[in-house]
Order: sequence, then structure tokens, then C-alpha cells
Amino acid sequence: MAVATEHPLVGVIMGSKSDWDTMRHTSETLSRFGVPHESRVASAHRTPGLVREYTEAAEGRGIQVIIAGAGGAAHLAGVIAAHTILPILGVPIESQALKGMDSLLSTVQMPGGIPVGTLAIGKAGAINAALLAVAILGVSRPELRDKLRAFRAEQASKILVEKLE
Ligand code: RP5
Repeated sequence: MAVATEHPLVGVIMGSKSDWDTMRHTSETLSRFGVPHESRVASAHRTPGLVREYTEAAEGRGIQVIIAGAGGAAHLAGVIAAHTILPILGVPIESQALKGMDSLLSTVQMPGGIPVGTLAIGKAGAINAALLAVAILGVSRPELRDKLRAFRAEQASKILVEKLE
């Protein structure tokens, strides 16, 4: 499951292997844009030391954005944000018990001062987190902005040719 690249720009972290079904959409979208990234499991609750270690090393390793997906009492993105000034994007995983409302609220309701950019629950959020990371990286990379424009145009053309019957 870990997608290793030598010099990742984006770290995709998830609280459990069970989150991969959702977070693979983040990884696939980043791959589509040719963004070097790595995917790792590290839990704010079960492996807090690993989360801290990974996060504190991230900036020095050249990572520029971290995307964190977690479900339930989803503190992962917030804990990561506490340990770095890199931009952190949070993906609330759709939980069984509360359909991801628990994940959404525990990811989005950060106290003022430590931001987490929180996306939608589930697959849409996983895809959009990757697209937002591409946009952030694109601020200083014109080739990524061109790819985003092409992606939007392709998306629009697909909708326009769709038949309703
Ligand atoms: C969270 O608990 C994980 O992010 C996952 O969404 C949820 C359930 O984890 P498992 O019990 O499936 O490992 O920490």
C-alpha cells in the first residue's frame, strides 16, 4: 500500500489500513497529475510517536503538503497540524457508526491558530484533497496549473456530451 517515491512532495497519511479504500483516491489523483507522493499508515491514537516523528521530519525531507485521512474520533490531521507549519488537508473517512459526521466534526473543528483545511467526507474529499494539493503546489509550478486547467476542461466536456436518455 505504501507508494514510495524518492523525493515526495506530498505525504498521504491515514489512521488505519482500513482507510486505504478511500485514500487510494487521493494517491491515484496525485499520480494522475504526476505529483511525487508517499502513502503511510500512522494513527494519532495507536501510534502517536510515529505521527510526531513523521511530521517533524516532513519539512526537512522536502514534503510541502500533508493530506491526512482518518475516521471516527479523527484527530490525525489536527495532531499533524500541531507539529508542523506545512499546509495540512484533512479527509474525514466515512465511519460505519455515524456515516462520517464524527470524522468530519473532529477534523474540521480546530481551535483558532492551528488550521486544517478540511474536505468533504469520503471519496469526494479524498479526490479534492489531492486536487487542492496540486493547486497549492501549482502556485510556484506553472506546469501543474496547466494540468489543472486541462483537467477542468476535460471534466466540463464530459458533462456537456453526456446524454440523459
Ligand atoms: C481511525 O479509526 C482510522 O482512521 C479509521 O478510520 C478508524 C477505524 O480504524 P480500524 O479499526 O478500521 O483500524 O483511527
